[in-house]
Amino acid sequence: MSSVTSEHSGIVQGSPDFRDAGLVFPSDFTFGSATASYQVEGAAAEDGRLPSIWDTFSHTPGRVWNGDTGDVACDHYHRWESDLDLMQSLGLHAYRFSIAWPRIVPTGRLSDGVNQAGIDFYSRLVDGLLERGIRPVATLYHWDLPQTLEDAGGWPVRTTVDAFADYAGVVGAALGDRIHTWTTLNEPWCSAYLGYGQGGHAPGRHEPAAALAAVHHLNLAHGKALQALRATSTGSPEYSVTLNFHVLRGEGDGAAEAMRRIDALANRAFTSPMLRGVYDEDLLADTSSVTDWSFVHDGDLATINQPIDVLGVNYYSTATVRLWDGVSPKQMNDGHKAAAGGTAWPGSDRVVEFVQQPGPYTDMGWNIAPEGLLDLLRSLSAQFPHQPLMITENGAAFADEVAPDGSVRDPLRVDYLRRHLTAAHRAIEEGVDLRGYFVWSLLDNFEWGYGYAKRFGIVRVDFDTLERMPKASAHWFRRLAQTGVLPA
Ligand code: GCO
Repeated sequence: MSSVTSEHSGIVQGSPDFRDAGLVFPSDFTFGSATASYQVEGAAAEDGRLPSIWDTFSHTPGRVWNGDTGDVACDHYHRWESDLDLMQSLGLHAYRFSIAWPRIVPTGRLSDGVNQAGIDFYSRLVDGLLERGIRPVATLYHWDLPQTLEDAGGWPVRTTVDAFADYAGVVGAALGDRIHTWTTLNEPWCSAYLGYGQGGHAPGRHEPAAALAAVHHLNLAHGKALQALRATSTGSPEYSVTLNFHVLRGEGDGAAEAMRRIDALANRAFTSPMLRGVYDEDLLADTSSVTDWSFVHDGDLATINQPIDVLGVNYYSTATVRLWDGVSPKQMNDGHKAAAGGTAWPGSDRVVEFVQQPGPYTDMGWNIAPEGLLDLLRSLSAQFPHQPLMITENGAAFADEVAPDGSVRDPLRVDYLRRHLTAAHRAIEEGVDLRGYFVWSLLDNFEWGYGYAKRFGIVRVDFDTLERMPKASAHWFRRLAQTGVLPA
């Protein structure tokens, strides 16, 4: 497809490298930004909040780069009003944030009480958003499980599911009159496989069978939370879940088998129960050496398969896999911080290996592949033709340069956003029901195992002073959000 450049209108369409400009998004397309409680709030022990598994994990020596923790983070807990003013100045239509479970039900057990100060914080945040014309999009679980529930077994045990449903009922009753969109879970793949299988995320366990039980209980928690939210929300919110999809390329003779295995574990382990009410036979077969899936009870799949209004899609990069001979040294784990002895791929870790992909790369070492986003949106639209989609995370970490005048020029991030929004626009043109795009992230923040070493924000945070400084990408994104037209 050749580039069509109209000098007069500044429109670039169909550029082979996805660097279009001047594209017009639908007038009702949502442009927002995203954060998560543990990554931005700080105030970790304030107003009744008790530790989550990420407090424990980050305070465990060697778990997080440089010993960084979320104790202070961006201090969003105290700076939320000025952060909302910042969002308003950027013309954002919506703000995707997460609610810290340990602020609402600190021990995770409803019988121990609800923390009104925690509810009040999020109620003020939601009112502040609405006053500024910004739609609140709230995630119930972005990985900060109350530590006391982990001490009782965590996501591998079924009692955590009921605790989550109780928590969902509390937030539904408190905020469900004003929330625009409820999201039950963010990236259960990370919670289950990185938290309980590979160990690179909290709680840092290396138990492949437990990871698969966590997959199921997170799926079940999603279904039960939807029921609890629908039962308690008095407004008319939309309901969703956010999944991080592995967009796969294959190498070698066994490429198809390698891709099938990872697709089953990473993608269909969640979409099939949530959107079809089944676990796929190949997933069960591939993992039969690890577990018998007896943790799936009669009726669970019907509970998981609750209708959602929109499917949240997190996309950053592609992955390339091939069959592994089981002997030669593995080229790499899977792009995530590796933990000794663990695996994020139960049942396939000795069958499939991840292959280094060609660059260019972001600061995370992830390849930059906007065509992967287009492929993903096409695939989801074909698999689930009546399911509206929302890009709930897309963005890039780059080492930012602060100019002498304090301004931050981040051309690499602007280019990344422009190319992925071009891909999103092409999907819309092909008929994909894509409702919006949230940039990850509003602020530089605590990037899990990398601590504060990786900056994803369109707004820079000076972690010594906590001062916010909009980067060039923030000004670029503001033009897009205010006009709906893709800037160069
Ligand atoms: C995720 C999480 C975010 C990350 C972001 C960059 O997708 O892993 O939702 O919390 O910070 O994606 O890794």
